[in-house]
Amino acid sequence: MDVRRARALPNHRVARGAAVGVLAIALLGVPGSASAIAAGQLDDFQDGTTQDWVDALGGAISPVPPVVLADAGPGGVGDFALRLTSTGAVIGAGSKLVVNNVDPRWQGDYLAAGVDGLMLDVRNVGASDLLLRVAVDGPAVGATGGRWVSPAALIPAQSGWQTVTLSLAPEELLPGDFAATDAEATLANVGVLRLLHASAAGWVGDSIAAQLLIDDIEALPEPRLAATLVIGSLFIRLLGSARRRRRQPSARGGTPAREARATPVAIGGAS
Ligand SMILES: [Ca+2]
Repeated sequence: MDVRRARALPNHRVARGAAVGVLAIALLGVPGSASAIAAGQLDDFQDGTTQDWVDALGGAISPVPPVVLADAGPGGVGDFALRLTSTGAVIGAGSKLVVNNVDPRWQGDYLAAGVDGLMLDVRNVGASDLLLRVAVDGPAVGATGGRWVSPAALIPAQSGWQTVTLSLAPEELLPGDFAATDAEATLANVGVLRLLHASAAGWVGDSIAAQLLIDDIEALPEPRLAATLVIGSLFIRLLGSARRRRRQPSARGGTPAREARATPVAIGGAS
């Protein structure tokens, strides 16, 4: 069985995302560029756009495309989140819960960047349980090593916000279709990053009437960097508390969570 239960750790990423971004720059020499995948990269939708997450890769446009909603994220007021909707129709655009990103910042060599998973906050606001997976394909359909899909995370109906981790480690990926030949070859040259509901491992997924909120999609560094995250996270938290102490005598209008949340955008280079 390739289903894992999501961890209930909402809104976890405020300090951690920044720490990963710092480490990506410090340890990997990644210049924070938006030109290719980088460990610690974060899509938080705080610019009010879908950040290039789209339902269709050509073909028919969904009648229920992804939208960004204000005040819908795990941080509440001021926190934007992406909402995915699917109709559950037997066929046709919008019938399945699928979203893709082909922006250059999510493309490239995941192995060289040390990215071996995604962490994201999700909230299932629909009436059906979801089995969420991440999937990758090469730059052209079926090119390089073919399509590969992660084990699934169970997101129960009416879940509330949860934090889920989806593996992109080559040894854990499952074939997305009959043409999948080499997970490492695909990960070394990713052209399409996809999130989808699929009860069995597959690139296409299932028709389902569903609605899912998503926020803080983060490119996770592989375990060789994981230990240093603790140090980085503590460093960021200390910086944040020092900043708050300095501000306390004056106005209290700014919320620490929102100030901290802005940090990973600048560091990670997300647009
Ligand atoms: Ca957000």
